[in-house]
Amino acid sequence: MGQLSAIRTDITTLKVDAIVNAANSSLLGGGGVDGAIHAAAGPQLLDACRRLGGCRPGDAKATEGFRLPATWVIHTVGPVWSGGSSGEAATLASCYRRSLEVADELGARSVAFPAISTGVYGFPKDAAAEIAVETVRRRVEDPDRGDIDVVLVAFSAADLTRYERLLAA
Ligand code: AR6
Repeated sequence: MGQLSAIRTDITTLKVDAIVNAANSSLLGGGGVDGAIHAAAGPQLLDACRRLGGCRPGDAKATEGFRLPATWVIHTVGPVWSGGSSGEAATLASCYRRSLEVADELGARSVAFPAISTGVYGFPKDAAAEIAVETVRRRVEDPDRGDIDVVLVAFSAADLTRYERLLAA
């Protein structure tokens, strides 16, 4: 079985098979982790993203990692939080699930996720972390699919503590 863990770091520094980007539907870049990934990967990433033709919330699409230490970038689009009754939780779970399906299609065996939707998109952090851990755990512990190691990347100390509590439960 693969490993599920959490660390506090800048996701752009990780030498894993794939890092996940918390993008927007245009896939043409933005701020937050999206901006950091584009800056670190270089301008070829934007060219590759242009060829993807956008992405719906809850779905995921891959590009190469270009100048990143990671081989691939899996771009997913989280829900914008608007109170919780617009399917935000299901869309967020779909982001994690679809990103891992794309990782499997690529043959990626190690994947790192940022806390999708918990920045500019305003998803409450505790609920988002629970969805992340539950959805990823289901894939990592699935005996019918190959081993995959997943790292949940925290950007703040509080975010790391939140993940560590859930992983210990
Ligand atoms: N490494 C790891 N985590 C990071 C990094 C980094 N370098 N930078 C920020 N975070 P956000 P969203 C954390 O706002 O809420 C963009 O403009 C951050 O602390 O990046 O899904 C897109 O283009 C937070 O916990 O993504 C979209 O328009 C988490 O990453 C929109 O923002 C996500 O915050 C997406 O908003």
